[in-house]
Amino acid sequence: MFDRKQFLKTSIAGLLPLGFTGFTSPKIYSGKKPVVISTWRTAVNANKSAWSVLTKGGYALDAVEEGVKVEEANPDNSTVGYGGRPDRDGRVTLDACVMDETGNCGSVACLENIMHPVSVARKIMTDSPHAMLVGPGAKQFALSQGFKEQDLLTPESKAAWEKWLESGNYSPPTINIENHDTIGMLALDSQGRISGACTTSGAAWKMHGRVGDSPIIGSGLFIDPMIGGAVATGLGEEVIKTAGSHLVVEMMRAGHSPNEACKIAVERIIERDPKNKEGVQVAYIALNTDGAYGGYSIRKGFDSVVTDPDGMRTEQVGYLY
Ligand code: SD4
Repeated sequence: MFDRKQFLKTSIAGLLPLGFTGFTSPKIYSGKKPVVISTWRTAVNANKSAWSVLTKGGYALDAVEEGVKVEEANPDNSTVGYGGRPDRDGRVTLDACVMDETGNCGSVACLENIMHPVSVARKIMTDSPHAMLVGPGAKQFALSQGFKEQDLLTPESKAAWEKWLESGNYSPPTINIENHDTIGMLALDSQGRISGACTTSGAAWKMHGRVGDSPIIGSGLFIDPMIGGAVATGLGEEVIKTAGSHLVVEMMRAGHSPNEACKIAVERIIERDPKNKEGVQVAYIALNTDGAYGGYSIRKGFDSVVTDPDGMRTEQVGYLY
């Protein structure tokens, strides 16, 4: 049988050496809609919340915001929002961003004492002339928009920090399911609109002011309205150095499936510095505007949660080591 999508992909691949960067239109909605996919198996409740928006015919951007807010408010999640581990000075600093189906984005970094940085990021997108605000300026903006200040350092986080202070050694952690569940989420709604969100407290015991990949558009999250989107999790410094999520989306533009595109992006991290074989974890998930999705990680241990009309499931992704 003639497979139109395969034909387009093969044709595009053949044309790439000629400088042709791929068809961007028309979109072919052959996948299942709506669909939401998020990083790490811990994100079940977040997916449920996003799905409750999507299943009523709601907007993908509302779905991802509502979804990741569940983890921002969860004191048991030590890598996102309330309960997130602090930096080496005992301060909880949060990074988040959103991107919508038109390629609009908002981002916030190093935000303190505000429970829902993802909502601040969305407000930056919709109610400010900017794409990104950081630190005290971001907080000032959040307060002006009615967000309330609150202490995000839970007794458990404080105790963990005090224990860490006994050694005070920082070495980039091997982020994996045992110690990390930063949430990145992508959704395609029933009208075919794609959006993404990413939110984290970043690396525990980081230097004050450290910003990871999660709020950096093109690193922790990227959406191309005509192609699809990708989000990252893992050691942010390595994602930033390879502009990871943008790379994934560009690989999908070049005709690769979401799985292949994510694999190319994790391989790039090893190609850039082969020492990253030794302990670094980075994972990407991707969703295209057809509703096809995939993921790939450097090492074993990463999985994603997917919900579509067939139900919710945890899916292992491929890995290099
Ligand atoms: C960061 N990428 O700040 C984030 C951390 C992360 O699961 O994803 N943890 O580097």
